[in-house]
Amino acid sequence: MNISEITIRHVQMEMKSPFTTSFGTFKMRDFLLLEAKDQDGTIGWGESVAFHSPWYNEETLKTNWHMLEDYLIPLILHKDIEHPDEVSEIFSHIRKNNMAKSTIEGAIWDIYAQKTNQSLANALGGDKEKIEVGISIGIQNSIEELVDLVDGYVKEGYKRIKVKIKPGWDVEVMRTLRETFPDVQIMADANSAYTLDDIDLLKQLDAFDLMMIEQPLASDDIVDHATLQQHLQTPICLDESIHSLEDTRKAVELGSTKIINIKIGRVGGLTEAKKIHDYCMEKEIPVWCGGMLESGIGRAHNVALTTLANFTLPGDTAGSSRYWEKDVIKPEVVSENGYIHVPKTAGIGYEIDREAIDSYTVDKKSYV
Ligand code: OSB
Ligand code: MG
Repeated sequence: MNISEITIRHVQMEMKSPFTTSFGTFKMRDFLLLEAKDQDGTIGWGESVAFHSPWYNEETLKTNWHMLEDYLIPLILHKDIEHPDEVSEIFSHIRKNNMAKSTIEGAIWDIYAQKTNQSLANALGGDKEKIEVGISIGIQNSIEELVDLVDGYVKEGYKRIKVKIKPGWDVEVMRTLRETFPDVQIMADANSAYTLDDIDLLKQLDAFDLMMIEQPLASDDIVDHATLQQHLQTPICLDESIHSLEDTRKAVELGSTKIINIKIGRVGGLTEAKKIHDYCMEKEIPVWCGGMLESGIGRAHNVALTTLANFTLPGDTAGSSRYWEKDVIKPEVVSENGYIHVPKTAGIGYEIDREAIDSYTVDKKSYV
């Protein structure tokens, strides 16, 4: 591979319904799409999952654009690259900025899969024909509204229901859900809304047979998570705390986590995601693929990653129609009775809808 041109687009897509976490509400999803062109004309796509504001992590759409334009793109353009695993090595002297790095790396994986005439899933080493999907539900105005939503998603066949929690929207919410849906796989995601002072409150969640509690404590705190896990029966699953294989190893060795949520952007790309997957498989730590309210392009990458063997728990990669009126790929990602069928065509496996992308583009720049 030898990349001769890269185009970055800032796209803005309105969410079908607002999504509220413990750190804020998303109505409009702003993100970057990256199009890389190989010298033979093959085109690959990547998505930056960084948000408009630094709530989930320190990266933003603008910091990603800056990193891409000033550091990452110049390191990639016109360089011979044999395999996409080389990209993270090329970037290794640049600290963090994982979502920016992942944006380019994803496009290179897409090109590599096309040039070797295989699906991205196969290129990564995955072989599932379909993947199990769960759904993540934001904080609602009332428990009644939440119960109605969950009921609808359970009827649609989603394999696991994840509910966002925060102080004041936790124990009673989970109690009601467990009572109303005794047989459904339920979990909670706190997005770092608690501290060790909340141990007694968090222990009350043990009564509800949750699959796991995701990221209860601070994003940079794997030590307190180990302490908390000693007091909880419910398994802890780390999300925000995991940026690399090294973070994963430390969290597993400390006993801070029993399950890992892998997000491609957060760990700097598919190569690192695969390494975390392989390490967790060896340690018998199940993993699942997290979501960042992606467009079809990021979603397609998530689908491909989820085909790896140790993605044994349903992830957050729901169908496109849960988020968007019209996605940027054709066909869009469809969840049928809680399964997504993995495309078999070369590359990310979905066609790019350029008309749709153009209609969402608010800014654009090419680099040669
Ligand atoms: O913590 O997993 C998270 C959305 C925005 C920011 C962080 C998270 C989430 C989700 C939604 O849970 C996942 C999705 O449906 O894409
Ligand atoms: Mg999370």
